[in-house]
Amino acid sequence: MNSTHTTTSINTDFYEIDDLLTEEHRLVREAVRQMINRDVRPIIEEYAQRSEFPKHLIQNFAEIGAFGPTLPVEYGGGGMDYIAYGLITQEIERCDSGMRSAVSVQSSLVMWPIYAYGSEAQRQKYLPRLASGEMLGCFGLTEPSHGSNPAGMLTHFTDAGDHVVLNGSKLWITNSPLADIAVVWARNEQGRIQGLIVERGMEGFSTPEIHNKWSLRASATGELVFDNVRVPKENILPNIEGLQGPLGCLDNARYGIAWGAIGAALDCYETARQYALERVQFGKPIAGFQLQQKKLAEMLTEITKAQLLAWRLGTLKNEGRATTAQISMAKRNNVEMALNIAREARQMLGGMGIVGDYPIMRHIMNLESVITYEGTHDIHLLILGKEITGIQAFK
Ligand code: TGC
Ligand code: FAD
Repeated sequence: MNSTHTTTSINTDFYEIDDLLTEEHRLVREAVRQMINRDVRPIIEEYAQRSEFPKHLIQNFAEIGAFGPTLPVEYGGGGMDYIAYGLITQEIERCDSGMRSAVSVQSSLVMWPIYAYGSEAQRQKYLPRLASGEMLGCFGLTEPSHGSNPAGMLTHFTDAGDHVVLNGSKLWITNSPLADIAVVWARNEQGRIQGLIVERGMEGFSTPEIHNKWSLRASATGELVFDNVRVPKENILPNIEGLQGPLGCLDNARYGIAWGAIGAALDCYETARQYALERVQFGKPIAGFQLQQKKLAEMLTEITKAQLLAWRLGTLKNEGRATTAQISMAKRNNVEMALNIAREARQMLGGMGIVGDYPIMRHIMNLESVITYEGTHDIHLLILGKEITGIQAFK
């Protein structure tokens, strides 16, 4: 065994994946970790209990370069690679999935489509302001009657000269109650799906908040309602049409979640391990019982497998070779892994596992959303099934 694996150290890099990272990767990870430990960890439980998004943190996330880290620096991005992006989401979700949600949406679902599908004027107008945290964005794909099947969407717009008139609604939208802009997917008069940038303040546009969530309580979730909203034609994303527009964005966000889930799993594993070493029952620490050791050994094994999956996916993504099915495998596996570890860790803490003094119950509740959004666990299985057999089983 490696000499650094002492009985008291917490080594969650069991296969020394750090050796595969560059100096820049490690620096980015350390900067995020420091900010999270200093500014987020001390307040997150209180905000989650109050069911409130800590809005002031938008500035902190911007300062560490969490918004648009892979986009070119000329637009305010970080010019980094996808491993760096993954490490950022991992360190944020180590604290709270809701905080990672806010960052995923801003980076992968708002900035990325404006960069990839937008005009030069749209890039110049929005990207630097989103990167600096001056603006917060949201992404509207899901509708009340169309979640897993966005191809059935009803939200639509009609041509009215220099602008279009948008009608419809979106449901379950992260950041919507606070967002300054929304990237919205809607049908044109020919029935083709297009992306539009809708700005807060446009007449007929409202963003009611969804209350009473048991999950992602520190994240703001809401609706987007469009009642004859006049959107200037210059706000339509010109370089994409069809469902591949929103699905292309999802590839990036799902990739970030595959890394983020590892963060939540690490936090649960480390908490449970420390507790087991300190909690004495029947005259010895519970970590000394074989049943508890089995849980810890299996947790570390699953975390290590997930780390390797995420790292390899990151290198494929850097080379532009990561496929949708590969991303589905990683999102599906890693989120389920994190949820299983969170549930086992909670049991290891006994009654203490259910209180907010420890982060585990919050992670479990958060991960129940993470396993549902960005494509449910079953939808990702069907994406893999289609890849394996060539037969789609969605319909
Ligand atoms: P299908 O026939 O397979 O494809 C339709 C068109 O899209 C193209 N395509 C893709 N293009 C780019 N990237 C991808 N990943 C793509 N996947 C498919 C495809 O080539 C085709 O193009 P064309 O030109 O021929 O039209 O589509 P389908 O209708 O059969 O649906 C497939 C299915 C079920 C996999 C898809 O609809 C799906 O992934 N559903 C899940 C919906 C989902 O994930 N929603 C997420 C909403 S956003 C969110 O949850 C944010 S949470 C954020 C947070 O807080 O972190
Ligand atoms: P449904 O599609 O109604 O699915 C219900 C069940 O049926 C699921 O178990 C599903 O797997 C299963 N099912 C569906 N179709 C099939 C099939 N063909 N075969 C087998 N089983 C099937 N959306 C956005 O656009 N933007 C956001 O920012 C956003 N943020 C979110 C934040 C939160 C907290 C949550 C909970 C959701 C968010 N979503 C967002 C929506 C999310 O993407 C959807 O909830 C998700 O895609 C599932 O859609 P649904 O809830 O309508 O469930």
